[in-house]
Amino acid sequence: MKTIIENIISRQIIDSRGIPTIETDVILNDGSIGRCSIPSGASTGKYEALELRDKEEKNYFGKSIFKSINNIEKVIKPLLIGKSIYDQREIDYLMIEKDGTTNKQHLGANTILSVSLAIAKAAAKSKNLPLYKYIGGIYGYIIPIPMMNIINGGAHANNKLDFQEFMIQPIKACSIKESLKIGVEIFHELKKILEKNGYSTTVGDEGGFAPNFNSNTESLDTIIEAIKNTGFSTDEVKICLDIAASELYKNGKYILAGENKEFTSTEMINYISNLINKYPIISIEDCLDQDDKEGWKEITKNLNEKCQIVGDDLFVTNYKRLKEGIERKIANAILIKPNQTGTLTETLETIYLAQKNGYKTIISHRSGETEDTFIADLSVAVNAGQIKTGSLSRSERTSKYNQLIRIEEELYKN
Ligand code: 2PG
Ligand code: MG
Repeated sequence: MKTIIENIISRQIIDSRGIPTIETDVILNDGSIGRCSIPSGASTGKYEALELRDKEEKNYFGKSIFKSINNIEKVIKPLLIGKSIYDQREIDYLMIEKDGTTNKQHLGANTILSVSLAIAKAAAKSKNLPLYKYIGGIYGYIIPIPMMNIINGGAHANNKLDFQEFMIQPIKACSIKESLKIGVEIFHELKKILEKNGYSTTVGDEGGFAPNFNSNTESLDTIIEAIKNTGFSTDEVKICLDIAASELYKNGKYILAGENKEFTSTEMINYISNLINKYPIISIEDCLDQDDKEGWKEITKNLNEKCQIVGDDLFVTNYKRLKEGIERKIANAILIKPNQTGTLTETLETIYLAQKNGYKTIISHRSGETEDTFIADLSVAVNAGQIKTGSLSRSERTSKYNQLIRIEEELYKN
């Protein structure tokens, strides 16, 4: 019997910030169900595929997603009922064609992605395989090293910090269990230091602390104190930053409001280069605005050998934008967020392009998340090597880490 799609049901659920999002079930004729829910960003890149929202002010302040549900019911469901569940690529391209726009503005990237990912999950279920194994086969075996976001700023917290994410990466850890032990211990030590110094220990959108530090360097110094107090060295545990600089760029200037600083592109590059020289920073994401093309060229030339330079808003998981970036020699790594592009197939194509060209890949959550753990499986399936999925608190963040523990246990049971 051919395994086909028998039904598709979607619904509105609530994400980790209390904002509506879509969840979709793909139901097969053998009884298997694939269920997937879609995250949402706050510092959204200008070139991301469109997240469809109803924009009716009286309903959830414009954020409800009933148009998406309607698109699934009226357009996608009739298109896909009866299709073989194993034709992921063909199905994704059918939806892309049906949408007919370059940024999925007709059906919505959130709409299409919820079906695309639920299809992969349903197929895995019907083959009785874990998701990472269905996607990656016997190729996927690397458990990623996490970038754990322990201090939140920028658009993810209402403190003065201009940089969005201060993360730690235990580069010498040999397993996810070891990475998490290190992360958890440093996270709790950091909490003690904040309490001792009279700072708030409430957390931001991604579960990291959101103290009202006076400067980005105060944040870096405090993290180093926490690393050392816990008994680790900065050779073992490095710092990664997401500056989310597109959020700081106004009229050709980088405005660091929390520190009363205003930089040209060249000054911003110098500022970042100095930080990298002074601190154990090994990865820096969106250090410049998504359209600061000359700046990206310059900073890559200067820091390429020293540091991982990650494009998030810059590439938006988009094959064409990454291809252009590779040709222009900008950045040396890409953040992969499936909802920036809108299908699993396109996500895999972009990952392949990056890996073929020696760009590092980091699979990433969004600041508005759900309990869905798809990205944990994806990171192993494609041997991404790294994952960015928030702090060591808040279940929508820890659910991804906990899934990696299960995958590791299964892959390395002997
Ligand atoms: C980022 C992400 C995730 P958001 O900028 O990398 O941390 O944030 O989802 O708000 O775009
Ligand atoms: Mg980012």
